[in-house]
Amino acid sequence: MDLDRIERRERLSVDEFVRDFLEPNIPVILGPAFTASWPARHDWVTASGSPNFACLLELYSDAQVQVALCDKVYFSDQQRTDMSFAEFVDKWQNCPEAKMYCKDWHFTRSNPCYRAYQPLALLSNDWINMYFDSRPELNDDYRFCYMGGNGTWTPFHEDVYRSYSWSANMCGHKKWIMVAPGQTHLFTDGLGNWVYNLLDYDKNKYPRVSELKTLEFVQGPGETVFVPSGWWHQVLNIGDTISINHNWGNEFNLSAMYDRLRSDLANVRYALRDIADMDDFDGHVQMILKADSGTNYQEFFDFINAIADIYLQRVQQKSGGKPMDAFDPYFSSLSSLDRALRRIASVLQSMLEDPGTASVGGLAHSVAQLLDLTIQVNKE
Ligand SMILES: O=C(O)CCC(=O)C(=O)O
Ligand SMILES: [Fe+2]
Repeated sequence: MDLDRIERRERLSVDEFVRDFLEPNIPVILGPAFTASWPARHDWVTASGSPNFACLLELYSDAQVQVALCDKVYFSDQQRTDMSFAEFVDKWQNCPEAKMYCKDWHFTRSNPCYRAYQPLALLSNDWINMYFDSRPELNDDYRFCYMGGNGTWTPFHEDVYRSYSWSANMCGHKKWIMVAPGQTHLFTDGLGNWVYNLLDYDKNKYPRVSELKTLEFVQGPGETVFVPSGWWHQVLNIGDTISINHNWGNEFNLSAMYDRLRSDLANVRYALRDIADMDDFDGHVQMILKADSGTNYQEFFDFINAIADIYLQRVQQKSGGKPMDAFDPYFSSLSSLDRALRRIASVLQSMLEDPGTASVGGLAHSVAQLLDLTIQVNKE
C-alpha cells in the first residue's frame, strides 16, 4: 500500500466507510461536524479554543489519573505515575517543562453521570467495549481521555490486540506519524526491540528507519482520526490538547486479532523453549501470554463466545420480526449479521486447527461447539 496523504471526509455513510477504510484497513480523518454535538467539545473548551480548566476541575478534580512523564523512558514506554486530576492540572498549568501527559484515563468511570460524548455511529460497531460492558465484573473497558500541553507525546507503538483506535480532538492539534503494516523489519533490531521515537533514534542501531513509508498529518480541533489495525503510530501534541479515544474491534479485524495472538503464542513458546519439559508447560505459556499480550487463548475464546451470543440473539430477533438495535447501523441488515457470523466462524475454524487451542484443556471442545452453532444459525 502506498498512501502519501490521509483522506479527509466531511460526510461518510457506513457503507462507504466499510468499503473505503474499514475493509481495506486505511486511515481517515472525519471532519469536525461529526463531533459538533458532543458536550465535551463545548463544556471542556473555552471560546478561544483552550481547555476550560474550571469546568474540567468541577467535573473531575478528585479523579485518580495516570500521568506519563514524556521525557522519561521506562522499558518500551514512558514512565508513569498516579495523581489526582486536580494535581495534574496544577502541574500542566504551572510546570509545563515537566511534560506531564494524562493518558489512558477511563474518565467516563470517574463521573458516570456526565455524558461527555456519544460515539460516532460509524465507529460504534465495537466488539471490544461491547464485551467489557457485558462482563461488568471485569471492570474494564477501552474508552479513554488524553490531556497534555505542548510537546507532550506518545512513543511509536502498535495498539493492543491489533485493535483499531479512534481519536477525537476536543481542543489543540496532534501531529501523527503513521506506518502501514508490513514494515516492522525496518524499525526493529535483531533482538526484536523497536524504535521508541521516530524523530530521534540511534541510526546505527536502526539503519533502515529512513526507508519507512510514513503517513504524516495534523489533526485539528473536532477532528476524529481512524487508526486501522496493525498501523504503528507516534503522536505529538501541539499546544494544549485534549482527546477522547477508544480502542475497538469487530468482524473486520477479528482475524488480525487472532493472528496476533497466535504469533505471540509462538514467541512465548520460543522464549521458554529451554524449559519445555517442565510440568504444565502449556499452562505457564498461557499465563505468560496473558501477562505479555493482555489476553490468552481462553480469554480470546470467551470474547468471541460472548459476541457470538449477542449476534445469535440478534439473528433470532430479526427473524422474529423484532426491530433491530436502532443505534448501531451495522446491525440494520441481515447481511451484516451474516457477515459477522461468517467471520466469527472462520476464526473459530482456524482456532480448531491451531495446536495452541489443543494445548488448553477443554478449549477445542468449546470452540467446536460454538462453530457448529454459528454455522447452523447462519444456514437457517
Ligand atoms: O494521542 C495520543 O497521544 C496517542 C493516541 C493513540 O495512540 C491512539 O489513539 O491509538
Ligand atoms: Fe495508539
